[in-house]
Amino acid sequence: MVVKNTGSWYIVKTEEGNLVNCKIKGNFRLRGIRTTNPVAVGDNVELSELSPDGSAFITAIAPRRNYIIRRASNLSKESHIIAANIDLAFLIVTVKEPETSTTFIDRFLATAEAYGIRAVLVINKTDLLDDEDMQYACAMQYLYKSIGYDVIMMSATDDDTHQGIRQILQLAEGRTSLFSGNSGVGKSTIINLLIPGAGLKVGNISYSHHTGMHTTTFSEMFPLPQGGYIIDTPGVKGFGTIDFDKNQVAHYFPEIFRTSAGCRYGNCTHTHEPGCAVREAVENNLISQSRYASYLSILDDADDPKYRKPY
Ligand SMILES: Nc1nc2c(ncn2[C@@H]2O[C@H](COP(=O)(O)OP(=O)(O)O)[C@@H](O)[C@H]2O)c(=O)[nH]1
Ligand SMILES: [Mg+2]
Ligand SMILES: [Zn+2]
Repeated sequence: MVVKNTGSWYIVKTEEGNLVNCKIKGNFRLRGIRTTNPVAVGDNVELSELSPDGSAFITAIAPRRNYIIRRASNLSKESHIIAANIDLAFLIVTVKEPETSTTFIDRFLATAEAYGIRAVLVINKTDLLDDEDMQYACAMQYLYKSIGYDVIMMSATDDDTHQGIRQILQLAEGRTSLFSGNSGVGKSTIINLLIPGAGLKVGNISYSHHTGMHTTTFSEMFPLPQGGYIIDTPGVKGFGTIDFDKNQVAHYFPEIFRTSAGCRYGNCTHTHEPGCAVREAVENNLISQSRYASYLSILDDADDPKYRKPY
């Protein structure tokens, strides 16, 4: 399995647990997609015989269960595969310092649905919240739980019982998990708690700010002592944008999809049609306004992918 991609080299962990420096031999480009990296962290690969210096060539890639891709830059046609064969995607969010927008959360969750990856929301930095903020955090927890997502509330720096860390571990054990979230929400802090010795730098500003157009982001997998892997994606806010098909967007909002069974028209977009069960549910507060607004914003972008805003 590829555990690290440093640009020109891939580090592959063998079944025996050895780490081998590898280069690519052969053509592994995905059909129809131009990628900057044909092999990604999480890929299962075959290696050639080791060279005298202990390195090897990657000669084949096993079919991927899924993979996460993002455009190399906003205007670029080239994509970068962030990781492959993911079981779980943790989205770390905060109510304060920084504030994570619900649009960002909902886009992340919709993208996870599109990839068929189970998503978990982690609301971190609860120690910073006053009563009013805490009410907001709890409302958020209630909302996303009611839709069907796991939600963990925690403080990474201010909880001696590590109850949040233990909840994360319960889900992450034995699985391959992606950690995402805006810069500064506490991803590295949490990974360091999960994996003593990971030694991730904490408090650094995302280096995507410094590298301009050609941000290259190298993901790394960290083995959990309990089994499984955490993938840290520095400089990556979320999954990146995928091209949503306008007719599919509702499928990626589970509560909207469930409700849409009651719409008068089978091809209802839930924007203006008469007899729309989704809009009725929004009016009756059975579907949250913020979720509906996120749905509309993705629909908007799907209309005109060329002008899709970065988020
Ligand atoms: N108050 C508070 N600060 C936190 C918490 N978790 C992380 N931090 C701090 O937030 C800053 C950013 O953390 P970091 O792990 O680097 O965030 P990342 O950019 O998502 O990897 C650091 O100063 C951390 O010490 C938390 O639960 N509460
Ligand atoms: Mg970090
Ligand atoms: Zn409808």
